[in-house]
Amino acid sequence: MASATKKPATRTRKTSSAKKNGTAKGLKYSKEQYLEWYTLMLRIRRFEERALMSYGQQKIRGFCHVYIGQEAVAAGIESVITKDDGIVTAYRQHGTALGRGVTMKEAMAELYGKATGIVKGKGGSMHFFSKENKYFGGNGIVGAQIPIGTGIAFAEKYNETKNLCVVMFGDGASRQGALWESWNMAMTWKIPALYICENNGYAMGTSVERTSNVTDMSKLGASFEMPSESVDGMDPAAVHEAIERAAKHIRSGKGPYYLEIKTYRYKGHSVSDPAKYREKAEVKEYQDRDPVKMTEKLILDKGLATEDEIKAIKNSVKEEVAEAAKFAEESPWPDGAELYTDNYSAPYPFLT
Ligand SMILES: Cc1ncc(C[n+]2csc(CCOP(=O)(O)OP(=O)(O)O)c2C)c(N)n1
Ligand SMILES: [Mg+2]
Repeated sequence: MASATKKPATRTRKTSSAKKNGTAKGLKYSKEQYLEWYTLMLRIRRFEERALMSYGQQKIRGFCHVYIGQEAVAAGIESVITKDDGIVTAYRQHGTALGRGVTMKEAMAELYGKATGIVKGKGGSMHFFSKENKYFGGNGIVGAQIPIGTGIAFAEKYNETKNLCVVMFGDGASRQGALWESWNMAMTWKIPALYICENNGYAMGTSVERTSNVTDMSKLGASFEMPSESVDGMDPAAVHEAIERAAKHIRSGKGPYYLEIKTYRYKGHSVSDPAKYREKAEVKEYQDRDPVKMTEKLILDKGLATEDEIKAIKNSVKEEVAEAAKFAEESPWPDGAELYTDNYSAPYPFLT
């Protein structure tokens, strides 16, 4: 693991009552909660904008799939689950990792392929991993994380903890056989897995409508009698509420829960996709409900913070991003000897 400064793992199991003191202003959640969502979403947004810029300058190479537009999902998950719960996701993962507590420095250095990256510069954009944040990646094989996450959740049950594992995947991944095999087992054994489909409407250039006869993705859980819901993924509060319901169900020992979270990616599938397969009006429709902008508007309209306080948050995020980029640029490349560490190599002790 990288030696860069880590955010301390201070989060404990949350109680919803602690969050619900914003009712005086006709809001469900507290000022602190809205500011926490806003700050995390803004951090993710600005981090990735900077990553795209560095990619354009060829300072970052290889694959790069950004989360821009989907930030409310990470924010709503993190305000419910704890540091003892796990998360595993796919390759569109910078935001999820930052939400978990991976620092911007570790994340940016990883994108640059530097030795100070979260996995020593060996994983790149798709393969972050952080044991201390119970973040299991970062997986490039579409759907591969679904059985992995089911296994992580099984381990929690086996070890008799109250923890759950959030297993995230895209609309495209949900058509993989791995999902169906995992869900059958998860429901049969009542495994504490929270399955989340981030339905952003597309799998590369293929729309949900062209992928399957079943376009209402919340229906997928029905054949396993898995409790399922569809959630507005442009609103962190809506995501939070649904995750809270799901987590309560799972922690009570009743087994898995499935959320289809409807979201949207403003950019193409990856940096090399100009996204010509969709109308500009469609993108605008979602950008008009942008979670960062809408949360900022709500905070100001409801007087939860002043313009100056918002400006201070923006400045501190800007500074954090600049420092992360500087850190990445000034960090050393991995030593050549690193090629031979962190790999499986013969003899395989587990095969003897
Ligand atoms: C097993 C496998 N098949 C195909 C691919 C190529 N591929 C990479 S991303 C992708 C689309 C997945 O879309 P979705 O699950 O909706 O996730 P999103 O990119 O929208 O976040 C495909 C087909 C792959 N990486 N792995
Ligand atoms: Mg998708």
